[in-house]
Amino acid sequence: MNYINGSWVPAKSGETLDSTNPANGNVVGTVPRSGKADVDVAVQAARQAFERWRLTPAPVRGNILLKAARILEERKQSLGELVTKEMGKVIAEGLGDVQEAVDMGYYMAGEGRRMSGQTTHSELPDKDMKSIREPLGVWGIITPWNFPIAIPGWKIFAALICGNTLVYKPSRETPVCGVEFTRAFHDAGLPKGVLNLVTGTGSEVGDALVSHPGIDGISFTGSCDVGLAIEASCGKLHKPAATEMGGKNAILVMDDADVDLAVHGAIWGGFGTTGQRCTAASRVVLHRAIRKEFTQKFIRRARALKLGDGLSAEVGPLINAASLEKVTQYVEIGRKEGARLLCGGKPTKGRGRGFFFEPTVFDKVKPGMRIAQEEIFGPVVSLLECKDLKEGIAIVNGTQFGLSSAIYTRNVNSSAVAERELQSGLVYINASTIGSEVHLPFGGIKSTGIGHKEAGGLGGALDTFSRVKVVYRDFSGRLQRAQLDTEAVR
Ligand code: UN1
Repeated sequence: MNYINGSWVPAKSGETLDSTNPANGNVVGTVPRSGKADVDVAVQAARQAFERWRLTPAPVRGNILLKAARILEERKQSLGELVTKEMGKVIAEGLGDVQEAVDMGYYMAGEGRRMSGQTTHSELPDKDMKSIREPLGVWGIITPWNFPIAIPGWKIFAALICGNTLVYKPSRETPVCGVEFTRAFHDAGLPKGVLNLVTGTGSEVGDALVSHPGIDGISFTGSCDVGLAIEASCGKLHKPAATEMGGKNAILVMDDADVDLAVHGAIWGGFGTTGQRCTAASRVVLHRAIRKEFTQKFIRRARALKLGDGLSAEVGPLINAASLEKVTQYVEIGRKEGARLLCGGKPTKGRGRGFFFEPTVFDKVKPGMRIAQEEIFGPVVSLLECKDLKEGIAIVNGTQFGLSSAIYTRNVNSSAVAERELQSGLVYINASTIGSEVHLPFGGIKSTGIGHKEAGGLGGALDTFSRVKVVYRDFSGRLQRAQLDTEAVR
């Protein structure tokens, strides 16, 4: 069901979509296949609710968000299992997905009593000045399938605490997670119309949201193609587009690294979530002195990974048939480019039907190859070689993306140089490229994003979902001219 103006309703057309489990093809749930007409009512509901919600004191908004976060936490087990069933990631990660939203909920609820602006001193007597945050209005929230609870959590808790109202479109692949996420807000007593859910496809619901005149901003996480199209549409309509797109993240392993630790990190970063994270470590750049040792250990670990249904295995399926096809093609591309396939490379049936693909490692990958440049979004890791720190950093930086990067080294000076020179929104030292926490901003540079960040902290989602208004108040009762009547310069 859609959730519009506080009620659960079908699509106006009555059409539906099935959501299936990528591990076995079972139907997980059936949701409305909505269209423009449904988006219209949802936007109208959000517009109507905006006046009251924006004037609701932020701490009161925070109390409701706190309740929603508590409800998500109470339902963590069942929601985590739902994530695994609908999206395919292994259960520990399904639970982590929910936990990330819970963390964000608690954090943003607290922002209700903080959300600070600035106060400072005027150059003139009897005058004060401050900056305050205010909401933008109605946002369209378009989320991906790979973190079907966490990413809606990042966006929705932040947008709501700022006083915006929302129309939320979850991915076509994970709409049931979207329904259950929304239910937590309903059960927490969020006033009607503040959060509206419209399920359906990107071309039918997403496009209608982006071009809707009643929508003041779009927050999107997903592919580069779609993100760039959203930026272009929003640009023409003069509304903000907060887009979070692809990555081609690398781990740099130096000659002085703890190689075993780096292998653990590369396995987790490369094959966690079956490589379907925008932060996945799809490249590993190895200092030539440890290349052999790392490669042997890495391959051994990759081969031993247990593939299967995420409820019991170590690596789950890919999301759908198109993804399986794409990953298969990239393996072919890598072979043709002259990279050496060290393990994996094939779809497998796993333990049933389902979109399983073997953990795959390519060696002898050159920085310019397509498999080292393009986002595959699957369990495929490319190993590259470098001769020193400088060359390693250049290889890591040598892609169009800039989301996450990592260095393993025991040399404090190398870590400092890497921290300064790596061109990405996130830099990890002696840790993998994945594992961000909710209280610092999340987001990338270059083709990954244009600077609107997710999650918390200075420069995080509060800056995306609120705008700053500056207020000057003169209580002198006479005309005072800044710069002209200022004592010091007269
Ligand atoms: C994503 O890959 O789309 O750091 C988000 C991480 C997670 C979030 C990833 N906390 O990998």
